[in-house]
Amino acid sequence: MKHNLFDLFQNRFPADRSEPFIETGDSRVYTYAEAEQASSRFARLLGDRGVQPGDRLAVQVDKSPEAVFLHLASLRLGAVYLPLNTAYRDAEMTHFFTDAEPKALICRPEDEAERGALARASDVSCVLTLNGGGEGTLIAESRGLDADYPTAETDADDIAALLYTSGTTGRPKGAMLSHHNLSSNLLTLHEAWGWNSTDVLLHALPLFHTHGLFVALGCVLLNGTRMLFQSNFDVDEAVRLLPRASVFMGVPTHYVRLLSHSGLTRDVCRTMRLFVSGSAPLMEETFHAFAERTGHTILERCGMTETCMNMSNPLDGERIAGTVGPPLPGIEARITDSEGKELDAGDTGMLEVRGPNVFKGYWRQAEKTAAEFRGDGFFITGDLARIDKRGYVSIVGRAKDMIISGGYNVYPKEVEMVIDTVEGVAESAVVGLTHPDFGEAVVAVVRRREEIGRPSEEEIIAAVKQDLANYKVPKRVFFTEELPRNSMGKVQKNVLRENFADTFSAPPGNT
Ligand code: MCA
Repeated sequence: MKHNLFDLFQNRFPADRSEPFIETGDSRVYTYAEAEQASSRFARLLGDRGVQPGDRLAVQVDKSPEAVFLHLASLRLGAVYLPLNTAYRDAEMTHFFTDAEPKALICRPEDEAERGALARASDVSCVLTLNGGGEGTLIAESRGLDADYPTAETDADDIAALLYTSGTTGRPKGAMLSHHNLSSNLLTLHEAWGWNSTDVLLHALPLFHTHGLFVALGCVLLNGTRMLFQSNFDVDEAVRLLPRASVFMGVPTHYVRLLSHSGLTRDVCRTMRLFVSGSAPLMEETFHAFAERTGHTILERCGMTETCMNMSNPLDGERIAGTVGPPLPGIEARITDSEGKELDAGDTGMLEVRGPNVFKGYWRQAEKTAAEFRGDGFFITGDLARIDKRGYVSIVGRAKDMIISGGYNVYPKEVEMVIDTVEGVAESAVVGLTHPDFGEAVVAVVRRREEIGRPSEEEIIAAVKQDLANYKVPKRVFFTEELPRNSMGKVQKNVLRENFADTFSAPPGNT
């Protein structure tokens, strides 16, 4: 039976297609009719260029309404949408091209020469461009094409999107999300968070990750209403726009920055009904300070690239700081011990989830996929958690070595692998340290060789900047004669976190 996420969205578009869908920061308004027409033209062009159902469509562009229409075009084609962070460098992009083998790449005009060459070297047959202002060859070459493209007859389990999430081994893996994974989760969120016909979302997230692309944008598309669309998060502009919005979704850094803005008052939040936080743990002090300042209790929820959303604090009911709430309707969660045996309420162990939202596996990594599922279909999240007697989940740690910086996942192994290639470095250990803005910040501790030129902090940072996205680059690099190890010879990163804990704490007296 046909099941295409675009059909679900389109069936819920306003009957009057001239209704506004996107309003940009410079007051350009795009209607649902334009979303339908542009996504059809883009789908037609990409189809003519050979993109078939199941083909991967790599997209590395700045946030724009046209980028939203491109995502819709990918769904209409039955293609597999592969959104890529604009901060990714050549070394990272080469991995995505060789692993995902996309049929086409849409990139920024300024990246066309270099990224286009990289893509063509990996047999990407079609390269088109799109800039943040809605110009490029994607626009020019689709102009005038028909505006009623027949949406592909995909099945529920056909893959709609491939999102890469790094792994502890250092090489990112593609998470395969089906049309049904997404449609089931978005319908659940739309219901659970009480979306209504008057809602206006303030969209301040990037479009190349789950939070901004599915959770935020997906709920608006299901709702058929307008969103105020920030191309990049600007806290002044956000505070100015809040009086015209009713829903905001952000990572904790967004909330920390809103709180640091003197213009954030109860008055500017007078039309707001819901503030959602996720992608990283929300500090309890942020939760309470925000409630104090605005009168709004932030609703914290929890998800993963592999599952979209799993748990959420309730819309109507107690939202408890430091928890991510109970599992969403239709989703099961349990806490298990190292053997997979379920533990009692209140015990800490591995969080496992099961539901229609759980992905189809990692792209061309059947073994790694099998290792992350139990025999009864529960997915092992890698988060350490406990569930209290009321069913509220608290994430208490991570079984895997991972840093969440400003809402982005950073895997130390990926950074260590680059640092260890710098001449003069003997070994390195990358840890996340508490950071007032990003929550956690990436920091490296390096042991240098004696005999060869000893690289400086700046040289090591420059080397990582060359190969990895900016948010993965260590904010600081410290040097040591010896890395602390346990009796098994494993680097004790907890000791390093303690030794350098105060690196980013505001000096006394500076608030
Ligand atoms: C920017 N910088 C960062 C980060 N962002 N450093 C560490 N961590 C970050 N997250 C650095 C840049 O490298 C640059 O440094 C400097 O900050 C300014 O860059 P700019 O782009 O202007 O940054 P910003 O505007 O301050 O961005 C901060 C931000 C952004 C708005 C919080 O990080 C952001 O949009 N985060 C959201 C990520 C997200 O969408 N996460 C959801 C993933 P330099 O000049 O030295 O280069 S999906 C997910 O996690 C699951 C599924 C879920 O549950 O949602």
